Amino acid sequence: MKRVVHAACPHDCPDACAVLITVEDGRATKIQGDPEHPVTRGFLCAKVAKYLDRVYSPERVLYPTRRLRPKGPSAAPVGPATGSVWQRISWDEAIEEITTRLKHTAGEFGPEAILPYSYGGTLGVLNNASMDRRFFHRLGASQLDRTICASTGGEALISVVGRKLGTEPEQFRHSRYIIAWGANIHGNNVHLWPFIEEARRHGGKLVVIDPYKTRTAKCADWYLPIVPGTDAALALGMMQVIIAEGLHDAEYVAQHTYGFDELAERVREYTPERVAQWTGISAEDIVRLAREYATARPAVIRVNYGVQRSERGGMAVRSIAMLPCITGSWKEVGGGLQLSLSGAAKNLDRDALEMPELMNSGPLGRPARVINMSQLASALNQVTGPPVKALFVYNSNPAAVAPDHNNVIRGLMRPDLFTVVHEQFFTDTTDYADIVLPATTFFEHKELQTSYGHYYLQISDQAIAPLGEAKSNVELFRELALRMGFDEPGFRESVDQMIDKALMSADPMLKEIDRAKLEKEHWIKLKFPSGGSAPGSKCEDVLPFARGFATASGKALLRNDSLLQINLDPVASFTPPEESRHTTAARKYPLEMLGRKADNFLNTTFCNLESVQALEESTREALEISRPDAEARGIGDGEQVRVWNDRGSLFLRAQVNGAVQPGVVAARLGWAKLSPNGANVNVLTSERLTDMAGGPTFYSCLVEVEAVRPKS
Ligand SMILES: Nc1nc2c(c(=O)[nH]1)N[C@H]1C(S)=C(S)[C@@H](COP(=O)(O)OP(=O)(O)OC[C@H]3O[C@@H](n4cnc5c(=O)[nH]c(N)nc54)[C@H](O)[C@@H]3O)O[C@H]1N2
Ligand SMILES: Nc1nc2c(c(=O)[nH]1)N[C@H]1C(S)=C(S)[C@@H](COP(=O)(O)OP(=O)(O)OC[C@H]3O[C@@H](n4cnc5c(=O)[nH]c(N)nc54)[C@H](O)[C@@H]3O)O[C@H]1N2
Ligand code: SF4
Ligand SMILES: [Mo]
Repeated sequence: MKRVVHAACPHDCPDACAVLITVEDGRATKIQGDPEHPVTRGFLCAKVAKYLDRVYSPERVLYPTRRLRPKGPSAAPVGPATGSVWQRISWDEAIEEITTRLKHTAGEFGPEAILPYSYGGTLGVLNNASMDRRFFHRLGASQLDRTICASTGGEALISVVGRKLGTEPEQFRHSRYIIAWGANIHGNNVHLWPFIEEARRHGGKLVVIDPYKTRTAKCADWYLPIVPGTDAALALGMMQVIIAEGLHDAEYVAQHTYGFDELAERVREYTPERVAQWTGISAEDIVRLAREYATARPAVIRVNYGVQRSERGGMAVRSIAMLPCITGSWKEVGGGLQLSLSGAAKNLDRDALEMPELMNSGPLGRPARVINMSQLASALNQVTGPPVKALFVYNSNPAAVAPDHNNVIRGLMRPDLFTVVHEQFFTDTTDYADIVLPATTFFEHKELQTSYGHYYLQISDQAIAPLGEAKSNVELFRELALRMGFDEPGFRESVDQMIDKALMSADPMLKEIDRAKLEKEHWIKLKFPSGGSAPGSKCEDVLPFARGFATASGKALLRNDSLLQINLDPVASFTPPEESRHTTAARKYPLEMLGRKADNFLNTTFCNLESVQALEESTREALEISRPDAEARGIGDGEQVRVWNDRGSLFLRAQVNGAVQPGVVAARLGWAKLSPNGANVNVLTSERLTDMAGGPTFYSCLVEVEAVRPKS
């Protein structure tokens, strides 16, 4: 029997594609993008197009296993390691052992000695954050501050416009001027690309601002390589030109912004000549960029999280977010700015899903302490606070993605740390697990799916039965809770009941959307409250800030006094990052390292699949370096190099390919155990946090490079 199931891709990607899965006799035989979905438009990215390879990989974790040998990378690095390292156990034994150990830990050290660690393995609403949160809240476990990706930029955007809303992808087709600012659209957000192509066919222009010449930059009309970490200076410089030349929209500014006069005063310091020195972009180009951006109408900015992965990333995003507020481009279809659109994700009834009140009724009787996930190394090595004695990892691969890798590993190696990992594959992190549990893929469970790159809500149907003994995150945490004896009714709720609860939110965006309707129609666009479309416009385009902002005063906060509480300029300013070429006169490590995402992996997901590896072949194990920097070190193209700083070192192959400017080098993120000498880029990155919301500084990282030659 053959049928087609409507699902939604839950990977940590803004596109949240509508997916059609063909199932024959219980086996998925085909995956394709839904041609009817207005953003997916019938195609999938290269990695998910190969998803059957992932679901049916012989390397899947399919059964619970217990470690028999000391922790650390095993001899069989990738596959379903058996025999000497792992012993297959039943679910019953696994649940018994885990609950016994957790009770023991809580009894001896207090429940806060237990740390859940999860991030973006799935962004499915239920499997990302619902039953798991209920379980850990009731247990009294430490709370995890999930900062590793987007908290800095999110807070910065909110500091200006009040809410994480922005231009929907469908409107980019109407834009005349598109700035991709630290946004690798072609690699990381490919469903925006056709809309940009459409805009360009109608004379629109694409400008890319990125220190790395991405695929997107290669296709651009104008590529501006920028010195990493200097974006705030560029945005302030652009505003200096725009305001000095009277190119701002005075009427919109007067009506809809607060603090313009102070901003105008502040940006006077940021003359094109000064900004050129920081950014490496010439004064003429800064002036031209400002003029073109302010006069081409509509103009839109796609700023992505690349900009905020550095020490002053918050101020960078804040400064960029002011640009459409002063040009008034928020009122135009095809104008505005997109960072991430957490419309639905935030508006669902989160409390009903996560039940934070269980923290009060649990053993602590209060909210538990909070640990910043970007400082896992410190948490595990007990640098601060009471010890972590048990670590429960799901939806994440911290042994590869967390900064200061060597110290993370030192922590994970602790024999007294009890670690459970719920996974689809034997990742870097399972190498340090005491117990590994099998997780379903999105083919194998039902979900509710939001998106941070468009305004559609979807239901993802289950296509096939779970493979092996895999369980979804929801089912895993339900079983653990019941075995712990937690008897709150929340632990017995079915998936459908949880979806219903989530949708019963009071938010007007979710009005008229319920499960039955979603099941029938597969996806539904959120309803925007009044003010959602352009003044006088008859179309249904979402214009979130055409008639005012989501702040208390309804105005964009060009001055925001709450920033004083975190010692930041309440308007905006540029300070070079501490770990940067600007601040270290006698630089011990002169090169800025960009440990970037691979175009064809998703963080470290997919990097172990041969068919996907083939897509990344050209830059595998590569250290991309400029010709002058290579020559100055006597490094030839293709030669082995060592990259190092105080935190660690890495062996890669030099690639002199024009991707980076002098002073910058780049390498790809992937599993450490699949990298040369078992080390990935995060051996070099630090636990230093950003200026807002405690984010990581992956892209503020200085290194030195040398050739490695066999001794003659
Ligand atoms: N194919 C693929 N798609 C993905 C992902 C993936 O790993 N692979 N990851 C997903 C995730 S988790 C996220 S958060 C999004 C991220 O989407 P993006 O934010 O686009 O991700 P990054 O690749 O981190 O950063 C984008 C660009 O910022 C540049 N950059 C680095 N430092 C600076 C700087 O100081 N200034 C400027 N202007 N640019 C800078 C980088 O060179 C990079 O090209 O993508 C999602 N989509
Ligand atoms: N150097 C450097 N480091 C980075 C970044 C960078 O650009 N450079 N990017 C950062 C960013 S933006 C992010 S978002 C983080 C990402 O960090 P993570 O969210 O940890 O991302 P992944 O490495 O993709 O690991 C996700 C894991 O979840 C598993 N998984 C998938 N679905 C499920 C499920 O349903 N249940 C369970 N239990 N597991 C599942 C996958 O198999 C995968 O191993 O990394 C950060 N680290
Ligand atoms: S990873 Fe992104 S682009 Fe690829 S299928 Fe999933 S949502 Fe679409
Ligand atoms: Mo991310």
